[in-house]
Amino acid sequence: TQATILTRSFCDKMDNKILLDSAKRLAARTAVDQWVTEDTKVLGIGSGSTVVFVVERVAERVWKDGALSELICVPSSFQSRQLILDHNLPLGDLDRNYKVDLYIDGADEVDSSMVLIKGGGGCLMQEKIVASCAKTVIIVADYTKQSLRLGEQWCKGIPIEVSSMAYVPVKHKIEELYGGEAQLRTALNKAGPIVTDNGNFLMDWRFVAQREYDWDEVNRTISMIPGVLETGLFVNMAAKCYFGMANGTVKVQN
Ligand code: ABF
Repeated sequence: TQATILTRSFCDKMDNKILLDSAKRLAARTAVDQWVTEDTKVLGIGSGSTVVFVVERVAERVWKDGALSELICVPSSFQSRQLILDHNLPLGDLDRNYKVDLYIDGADEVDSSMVLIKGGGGCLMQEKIVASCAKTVIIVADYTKQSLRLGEQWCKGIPIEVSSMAYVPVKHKIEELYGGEAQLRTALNKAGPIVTDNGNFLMDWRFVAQREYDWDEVNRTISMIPGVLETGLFVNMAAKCYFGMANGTVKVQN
């Protein structure tokens, strides 16, 4: 019956969420345990659902184990600031802590050369700023984020933060330069544009998945278009990515 089909599809979704969450948790805890040490004085905290497990583990180390007594956490979004506060971890900022020892964040897609797509959650600009201040950037993700080439997994495109007055010219410039389609990100009910933590708009550029792009060049060129504030392409930033796999193991990629 219709009810049975709906119930089954709901249960499948729940099973999938439980599996993904345990993969995220495993990746996050493994990365924290390997990278966050007593030498980590300033820890940059990324955004998104995987980072929740990062902060949980850091808080356990601080509050249960009595470790990391000199740690300061620098957030990369409103969400990560709230997470730091909710776990009662010491909150810092780049004004006082512009040298970040370690930055841990999630990603939407990671290719075999460690080029990342980020910003699906809308926080790319502050994330890239904090990541750029870090000695080491570590990515934590579930197994669905792993790709040989960008576009295999993340079909929603590359997020680009733009000034609200510039989204139409930016859209056309990107499409003329590189093809595909750049769309303004709107609320689910299409009531209006999504506004970032920084008061800007977001575009999602669906590039041509079959085309060979030089992502470093694309990132530099798009970043130079007036009105573009940041792209969700993170090139040559991440040192390692920890993927939580479906079979309960962790795969580390350099
Ligand atoms: C943020 O969270 C974003 O840059 C990225 O889009 C997203 C990853 O989220 P999740 O961990 O929920 O998959 O870091």
